[in-house]
Amino acid sequence: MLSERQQPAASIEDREAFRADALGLGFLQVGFAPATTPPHADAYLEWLSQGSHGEMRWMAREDSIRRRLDPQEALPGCRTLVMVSLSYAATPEAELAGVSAGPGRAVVARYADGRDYHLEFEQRLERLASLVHDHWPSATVRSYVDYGPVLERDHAQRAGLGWVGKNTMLIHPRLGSWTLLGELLTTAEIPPDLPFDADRCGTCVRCIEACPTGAITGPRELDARLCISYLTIELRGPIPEALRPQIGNRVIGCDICQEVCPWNDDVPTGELAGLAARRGGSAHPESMISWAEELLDLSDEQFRSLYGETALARPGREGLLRNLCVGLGNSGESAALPVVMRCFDEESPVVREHAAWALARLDTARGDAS
Ligand code: B12
Ligand code: SF4
Ligand code: SF4
Repeated sequence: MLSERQQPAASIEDREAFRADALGLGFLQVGFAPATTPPHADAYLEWLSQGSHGEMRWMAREDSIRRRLDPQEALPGCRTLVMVSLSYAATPEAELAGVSAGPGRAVVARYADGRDYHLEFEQRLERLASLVHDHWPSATVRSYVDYGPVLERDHAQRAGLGWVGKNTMLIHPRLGSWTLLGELLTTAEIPPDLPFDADRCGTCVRCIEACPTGAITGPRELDARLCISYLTIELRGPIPEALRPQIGNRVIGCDICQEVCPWNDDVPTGELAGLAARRGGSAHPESMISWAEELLDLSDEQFRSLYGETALARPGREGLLRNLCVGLGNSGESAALPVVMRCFDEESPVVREHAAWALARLDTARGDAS
């Protein structure tokens, strides 16, 4: 009898039958990569050695590095990574609404607006795992989305899902980059797809030029410490003062380097575009003033029950208030003063310090206007 490690390799026909069933579960793309060291693992090691991961220390842990370099460390006997994507591209009307945002409106990265995509992805990955068992009963599987020790974009490129653009996003010529990635590691040996080897960026440098903080330090090089997404979501503690003005009214995440990308023009609306948002549209009030007022009135428990199933739970109530102080300070709106003053009653020294910064910035704006 064959042990798990000695399963016969699947044929191309088996692979295509599995892919058709997996696409039937509602994934946008399904590709297969070999379970070997990802081709640009050296770029990841270099990134860490430059300290570009900032305070995301979990990315530099020894066990975390080992697993990223060798999928067998994450799943012993792993032969294949089944890479899948879902798209959150919105309708052109919804995109237009974002563009017309005034300075007092909270801008939230598209992936974060609504139900947390990890929850949706996890459910679908469970169904995908059952499908692997239907096709290869003795195979073992392990699924991840985002948080796992997997260099997702590198494996996805190798599985043919797209190329890595100069903004470091995985882009597909027809589907753009409003996609999210997940994967199953499995002991089933499935023939790999051809990698997506073409680089369709050409001479374009729009993303590099548009990044407000200069976080894209070169093609496919991103210093997370400068990226608004890192500053508003991952960083705990104070946001470096010099970067606060460039954040503008971006309360969570940043989409600028994708918004300017020509490959995102005319992409089809995605499966996750209608992520069951609460309040019938958005998970948060649209105006920064109303949003800050709401948060100030919420206890931690109320915050958890209202935001628990959204991506906004990651920075938490404290992180959101910190970010809103930055946005309110940048808004130049004197109507923001009362809510900024209320932030001084918060226990968190981080919130209070950002409130002081906002106050000084609003004062300067008033002085300039008079
Ligand atoms: C840490 C992290 C961040 C950090 C750092 C981002 C970064 N560019 O490194 C911060 C917080 C800044 C961030 C921001 C965002 N993130 Co993020 N993030 C991650 C996470 C958890 C790890 C990324 C990582 O390992 N970075 C280290 C660098 C070295 O690796 P890399 O960026 O993947 O780069 C690889 C390729 O560029 C490749 N490579 C390098 N050179 C070359 C050259 C060629 C020719 C080729 C082919 C490849 C190649 O090798 C590198 C190493 O393998 C992944 C999930 C995961 N497990 O992979 C999500 C992930 C990358 N994030 C995602 C998203 C959606 C975002 C945001 C859009 C969210 C937002 N709106 O605010 C922004 C986009 C910012 C940007 N331009 O990247 C998606 C991207 C999906 C996609 N289509 O690409 C991912 C895959 C999560 C998911 N499951 O969908 N993120
Ligand atoms: S997400 Fe925003 S801040 Fe980060 S690299 Fe892209 S444009 Fe720059
Ligand atoms: S904006 Fe231009 S350079 Fe940047 S990822 Fe898109 S095509 Fe590539």
